[in-house]
Amino acid sequence: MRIKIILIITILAISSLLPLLSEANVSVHAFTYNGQKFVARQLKNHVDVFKALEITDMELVTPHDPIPFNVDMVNAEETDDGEGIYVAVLDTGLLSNYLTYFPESMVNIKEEWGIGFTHDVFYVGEGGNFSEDGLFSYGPLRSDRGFLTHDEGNPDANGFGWGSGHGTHVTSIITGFFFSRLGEDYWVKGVAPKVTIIPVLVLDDWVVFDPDGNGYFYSGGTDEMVAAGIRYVGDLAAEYGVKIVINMSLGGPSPTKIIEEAIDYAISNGVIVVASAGNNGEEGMEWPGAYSQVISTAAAGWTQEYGGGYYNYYWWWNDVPEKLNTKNKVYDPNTEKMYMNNWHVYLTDFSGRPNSDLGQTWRVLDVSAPGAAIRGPYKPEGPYAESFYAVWGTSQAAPHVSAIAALILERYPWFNQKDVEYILDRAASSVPMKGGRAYVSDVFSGFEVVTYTWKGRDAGYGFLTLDKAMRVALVYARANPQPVMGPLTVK
Ligand SMILES: [Ca+2]
Ligand SMILES: [Ca+2]
Ligand SMILES: [Ca+2]
Repeated sequence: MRIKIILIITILAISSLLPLLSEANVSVHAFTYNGQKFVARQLKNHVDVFKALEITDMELVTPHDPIPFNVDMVNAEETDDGEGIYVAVLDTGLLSNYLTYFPESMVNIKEEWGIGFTHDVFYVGEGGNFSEDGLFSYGPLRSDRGFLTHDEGNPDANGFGWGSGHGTHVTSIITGFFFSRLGEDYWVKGVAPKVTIIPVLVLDDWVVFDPDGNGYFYSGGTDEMVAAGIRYVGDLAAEYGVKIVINMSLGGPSPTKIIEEAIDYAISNGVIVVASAGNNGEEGMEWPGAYSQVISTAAAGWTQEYGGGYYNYYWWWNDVPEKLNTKNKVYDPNTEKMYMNNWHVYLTDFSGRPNSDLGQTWRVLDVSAPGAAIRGPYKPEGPYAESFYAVWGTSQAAPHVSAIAALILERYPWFNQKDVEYILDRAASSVPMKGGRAYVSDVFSGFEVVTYTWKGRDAGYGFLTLDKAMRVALVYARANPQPVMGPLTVK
């Protein structure tokens, strides 16, 4: 049943979400918590979330068991697959109430393989190696912290429960999630509902104090933490002979030898490695997304992601046309003008483009996937048990690609990283997104219509859909069939 409702939107400035949400380009931020002042800083490796918007009750009135527009965009409306394939989400871990969103009857999570990598952090005053301010240093890598973020249900050693909902949101795009509001439960479909998630925490947070009692909040991960997570998955693949996709919705401003070596190790064990391109727009891509051997993901959007603006806000039941190159209209209630789009898909302005000044050729960027206004569970800002956010970021694009990679592996488990990368690039090139302009309602500014432009290969090979990927994979598999492990000829 479709219920017309009056819409009320709560818009949260991103800065008010820190430390709950870290914006890639905000590295220093002061805030007050329980009457005490804190300084927040981000480490080199951080989540690739750009901005977020809490979903209000008004928007939650939906038909039952909706297929969200992003799942429709990548043509995964029907799939109920992924059985036997693992996706390791290398991220901020899961919220302590993750089973509320991912009940065991619906979502496979391999808790026994879940793990978290972190360090103890201590005050040194100056010259410390933990972050750029040099105030703190960190101890050896620890692997005993578990995979839950430091939220209220799992506070840190000082009793602080800030944590991050990022890893939970990323996971929800892959598996789907339970959604309870207004006394009703809904199951929101993911891209590959039957995969098994391995939660691997490689981005943590720390509340630490200097001798004067000033508080500091750090979030993110060291190179050692990220590299350890990748190697851990490489070891699992080798030990158990299973197929695993690594999803890294994270990045940092420079390449790092130990992370790249870990990636190569995982790939050599048959692991597929997917990473976000970063949210720095024209400034370039981040690493590990910018390593050419990684499958990197740009953030596309739907030009109707907030309906035609204004009139048509009921995103759950908005149906994405199966032909993405069809026209649509966007209305700006501020100027009372109508704008015409030729395509339903566009490239977001924040999506990291390859930058030749950083040594990034256009080939370094692989595919685009939905990364604008993607709904999912996130850590609440207030004292609520559950909350849901629409999130923009290449962080949200990457799990679509990881899920599609998993669905390919389910059918063709002998494919390695190069095979999957080739197939995804080929598949995406059928929606090439070679430069363009799009008009989109900006929910952050009263449905003002914003113009997005992109050029050349800013979207990589193009927009990835599951049906195209499976078609290319089928042809590829005929040419590259499963190797037969027959007896060796002995002379
Ligand atoms: Ca579709
Ligand atoms: Ca690549
Ligand atoms: Ca559709």
